[in-house]
Amino acid sequence: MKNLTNEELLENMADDLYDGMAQQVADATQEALDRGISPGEILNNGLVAGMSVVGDDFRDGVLFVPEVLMAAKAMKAAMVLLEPLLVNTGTARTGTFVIGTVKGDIHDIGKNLVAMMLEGAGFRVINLGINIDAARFTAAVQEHEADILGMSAMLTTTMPYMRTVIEALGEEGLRDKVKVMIGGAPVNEAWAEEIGADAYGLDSATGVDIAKKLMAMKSKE
Ligand code: B12
Repeated sequence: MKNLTNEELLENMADDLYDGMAQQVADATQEALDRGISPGEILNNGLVAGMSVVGDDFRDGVLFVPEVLMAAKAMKAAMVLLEPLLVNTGTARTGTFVIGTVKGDIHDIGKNLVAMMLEGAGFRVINLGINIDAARFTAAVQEHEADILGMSAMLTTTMPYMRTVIEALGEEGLRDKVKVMIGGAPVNEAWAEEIGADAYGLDSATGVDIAKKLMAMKSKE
């Protein structure tokens, strides 16, 4: 590993992630950090690059669920090392953000990444986890006096549930108090508009920017 260039190291990391080799991916992540490669570059050019090929091959029937799970485990092993570096807890609180993956959906890698980046940007983040129903979302919004609710859905079959949650917020009299932001592979701007969400975030970086804009909007209301 030591004799690889930085570019080769990240390419290797992506390949090992594809092969679900958690220890190798974690070791390569540590090596990359030791070399001074930024956590953002490791994330995007190593881990996310590998996961993106996994996604394509899963779609095309080349990989199956067990292999994808192994890749997800490898990603998580590396994220343990990156998380403290991506999250800067010293910042003043920007706002309170409740986040979760909607009912029926167990994908959490992207959602956790968004949560982590929001924490880094100074948000107090309450990460509810996966398979969250409307009652749990609304209860958490109320309990934590959330400024923003973020929902993640990775399946076309679970994205309609986002509308159910927004309707539940209305029924509980909470819709005017909280901004709603959505994200995940199958959703987009048009879907956000259709279900009455306030914003759509393509990825964790734009998600943070949009969350900050929503906070600025809120303070003017
Ligand atoms: C890993 C994975 C799994 C793992 C999940 C492990 C885990 N702990 O998360 C396992 C193996 C469990 C799995 C299971 C299934 N999966 Co899957 N999975 C994936 C895969 C390959 C990668 C997802 C991922 O982690 N990407 C990496 C992260 C970093 O990216 P991300 O999730 O997109 O998140 C980013 C953005 O979307 C955004 N974002 C996400 N959430 C939010 C929220 C907010 C508020 C904001 C602002 C932004 C935001 O920011 C994130 C960071 O940049 C995708 C392929 C793909 N192209 O997405 C398929 C994929 C999502 N899965 C799919 C399918 C079909 C399934 C299964 C139904 C398979 C099966 N037959 O059992 C099951 C469903 C289980 C369930 N009930 O949820 C399909 C969905 C197809 C569809 N259109 O509905 C996909 C697209 C694969 C494919 N191409 O066919 N899967």
